[in-house]
Amino acid sequence: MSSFPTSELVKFSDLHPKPSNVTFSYGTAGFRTKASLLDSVLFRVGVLAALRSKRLDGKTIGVMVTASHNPEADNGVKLVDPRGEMLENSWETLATNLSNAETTGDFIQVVKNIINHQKIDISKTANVIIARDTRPSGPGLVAALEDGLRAMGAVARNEGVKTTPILHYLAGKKAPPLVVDCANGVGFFAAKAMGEYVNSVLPLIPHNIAINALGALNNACGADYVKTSQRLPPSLVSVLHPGQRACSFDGDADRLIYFYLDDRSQFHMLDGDKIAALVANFIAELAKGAGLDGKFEIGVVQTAYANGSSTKYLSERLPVQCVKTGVKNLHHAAEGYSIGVYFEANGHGTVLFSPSALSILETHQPSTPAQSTYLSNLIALSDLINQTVGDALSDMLLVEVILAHKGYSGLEWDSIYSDLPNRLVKVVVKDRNIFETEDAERRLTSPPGLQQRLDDIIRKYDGGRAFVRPSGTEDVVRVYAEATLRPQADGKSQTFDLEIMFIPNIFPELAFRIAGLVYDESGGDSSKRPKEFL
Ligand code: 16G
Ligand code: MG
Repeated sequence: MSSFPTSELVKFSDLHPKPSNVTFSYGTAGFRTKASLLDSVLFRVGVLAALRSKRLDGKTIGVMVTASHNPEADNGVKLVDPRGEMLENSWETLATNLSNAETTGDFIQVVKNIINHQKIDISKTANVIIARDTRPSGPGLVAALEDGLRAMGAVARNEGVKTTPILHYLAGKKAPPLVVDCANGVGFFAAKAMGEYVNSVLPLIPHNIAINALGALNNACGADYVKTSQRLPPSLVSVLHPGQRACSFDGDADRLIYFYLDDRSQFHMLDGDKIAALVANFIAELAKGAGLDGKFEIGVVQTAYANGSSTKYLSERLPVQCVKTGVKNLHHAAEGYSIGVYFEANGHGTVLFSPSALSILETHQPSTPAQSTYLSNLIALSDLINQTVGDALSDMLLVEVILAHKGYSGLEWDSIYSDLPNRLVKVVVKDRNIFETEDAERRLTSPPGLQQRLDDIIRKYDGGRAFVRPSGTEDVVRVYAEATLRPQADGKSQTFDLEIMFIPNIFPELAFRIAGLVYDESGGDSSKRPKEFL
């Protein structure tokens, strides 16, 4: 909003005239009186909340519609300052003046006075969060409040029915800053543009933003680097501090991988599988809370690269399908569910809401205020998600929204399940076309007999799983292996060792034995055989 919105204010103010012969007063707990008298007050409080937010550089102001312990026929409204505290004293007087302006003309004049005296920059974006208690007059009064916010062009978030302390908490809540590794690529433009909208609630700190530096793109940074090396990009070593969350995009910002350092500065990765678990759980929780249990099928689509722990965790809760690598395959399978959550371990993914699921969401009648809140959150998620394709920025917002709702840090999200130690190895072979697969790439059908020999090795590793597939993007064959424990070379399991379990990188053995076999079987030149292949 760049100029004073006179016509909007006049139009909306005329819809909410002040009753004559009433004097309002913003008392210790805000305005409070018979609900039937409050329509104009709520509209004007909406305008005032927007002004207060603009005055504070767009920080979020809370508005609670309640009359606390008063009789049900009363209602009221109070403003909550950005740190979750009561409205500053001097503004209580402004609120009282504004509520008592007799006509629309008087009201506009008081608004102008406030802007002048408080030196408010009207062009700032206002952010307001609102909630109400269960009083029957609540919805009508919230509608009047929203008219005030609309007239001022404020960004409003309606939290529905909430306790007063929760509204204070929500108003005071600001996500901790998120470090965003832009892979020195185009994702930086998007992160920068998005930051202008979200920085007041989710401060973004872009790194690896050298978009014009030759050789920098995806070099020792970005989602693929983090996922395959299971390491912090060196450029972030002195940036990230323990407990802080960070995420990496890839070069075209359609992959997203999260990570954080624990309090011992150990690196922990939250990959596409962890995102899928977080998102699928949350959606299932919202659907259940909205009273939609059994009304539609929520399913998850993964590939063979999904960590075994994620598949186990998810399939104990929801239908899970494994398909061949490649976004198009996952997307297609996800279309088979009412709500299809698909993520590759490498961070590509999104959520698809079928047309019938969307129409159920539109027409569903919640039977309690709590159900109504769950439903509106689920609808908001369907708007937030880029359903055309996995989108690092939209996925990042999705993750942040869920973490904020659940009050999770990276650590709590990470502990949904523990990844099995795993390793991905590239094998350069003479002709990768001799490798053919079945069962969603989990087994080889060619070269003949090779799968059996792989099985003989895999069997020796507790919880061992491995597969070999020709890459679709590089002239190599890829080997993926995971296992529960780190075994001895002879196949006997070592004693359970916690340190080893939680350092995934220490698990190269199964992958390197398979890589060695693949190399030899495909006629690899023994003089060029990589040293680490067993
Ligand atoms: C491409 C695919 C991705 C897949 C990867 C596998 C799209 C948009 N991207 O990046 O889904 O995971 O290739 O590569 O489809 P690979 O066949 O070399 O292992
Ligand atoms: Mg990409």
